[in-house]
Amino acid sequence: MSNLNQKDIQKHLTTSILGRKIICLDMVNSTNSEAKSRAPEAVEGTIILSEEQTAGRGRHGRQWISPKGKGIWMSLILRPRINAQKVPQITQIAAAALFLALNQMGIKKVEIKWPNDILVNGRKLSGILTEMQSKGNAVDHVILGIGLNVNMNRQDFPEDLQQQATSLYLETGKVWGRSQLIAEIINAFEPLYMQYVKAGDLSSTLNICKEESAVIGARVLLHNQNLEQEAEVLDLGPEGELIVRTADGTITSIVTGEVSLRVLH
Ligand code: BTX
Repeated sequence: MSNLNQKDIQKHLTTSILGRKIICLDMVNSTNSEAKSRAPEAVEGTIILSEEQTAGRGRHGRQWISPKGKGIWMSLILRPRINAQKVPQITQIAAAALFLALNQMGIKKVEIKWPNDILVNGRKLSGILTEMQSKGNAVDHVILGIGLNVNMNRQDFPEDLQQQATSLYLETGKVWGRSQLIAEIINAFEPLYMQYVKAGDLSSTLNICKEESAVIGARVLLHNQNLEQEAEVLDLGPEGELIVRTADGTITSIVTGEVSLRVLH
C-alpha cells in the first residue's frame, strides 16, 4: 500500500475551502496533537494525516489503535466563528459526512452511534474526536480528528477489541485505497459544515444522524463519570442532543460531552 500524498487526495476533492493543504506524515503520536501544535500557523481546512499514530487518542483519554498504513488517521484544522457551546455539533456533522462518504463508496449497513462512532454490522469502524481551543466563549480553532479502519485484519486489533471493531477490509474482503475515501469524507463534510457555521443550520446533519442512528429506539446504559444508568433513547433534539427516558420515566436530554453509552440487547 503506497503512502498517502496531497496530490492523490486532491485529485478527488470537490471542496472550496477544506483540504487546500494536506500534510502527510509517517509517524506521529496523535494527528490531533500534531494539528493542535500546527494550528497557530495553519489556514482553515488544513488536514494532517499520518501513516501511523503511536499514541492515537479516543475520548476521555482512551486509546485509539492506529497501525501503520492500515487506516485513515487524520485531523482537520477548522476555524468556525461560533460559540464554544456549538462545537460538539461538529462531531455530529462529521458522523453524517462519514455515513455519506461510506455510502458513496458502496459500504452498506453503516450506522451512527451517538455521539462519535460509526458502526458497520454493529462493529466500530470509525471514531471521531473533536477538540477545541477557545478564549472564553469564542472559538479559536477546532481540531476534528477522524480514525477509520481501512485495511486492518483481525490480528491488527488487540484481542479485547477483535469482536467489537471492524475495518473495510474485514467487511468487504477487499483491500481499499485510502486517497479517494479521504476526499469523499471531506467532500461530504464541507457542505454540512458550511450550512452549520454560516447559517446555523444543522437540519441535514440531524436528518442523517436520526435516520441512520444505531441508538434511537434502543435501550442503553449511560455512563457519566462513576454513574451508570439504564435508559431508552427516544430521539435527537434540535441541537443534536440525545433525548432519553430513564427508568423512572423522566425524559431528559444529554449533550455530547461526559456521557458514553453502550447499547443493551
Ligand atoms: P472513543 O473514546 O469513542 O473510542 C475509544 C475506544 O474504542 C477504545 O477504548 C477501544 O475500546 C476502541 N478502539 C480503540 N481503537 C480502535 C480502533 N482502531 N477501531 C475500533 N475501536 C477502537 C473514538 O473514541 C474517537 C477516536 C478518534 C481517533 C482519531 S485518529 C485521528 C485523530 N488523532 C487522534 O489521536 N485521535 C483521532
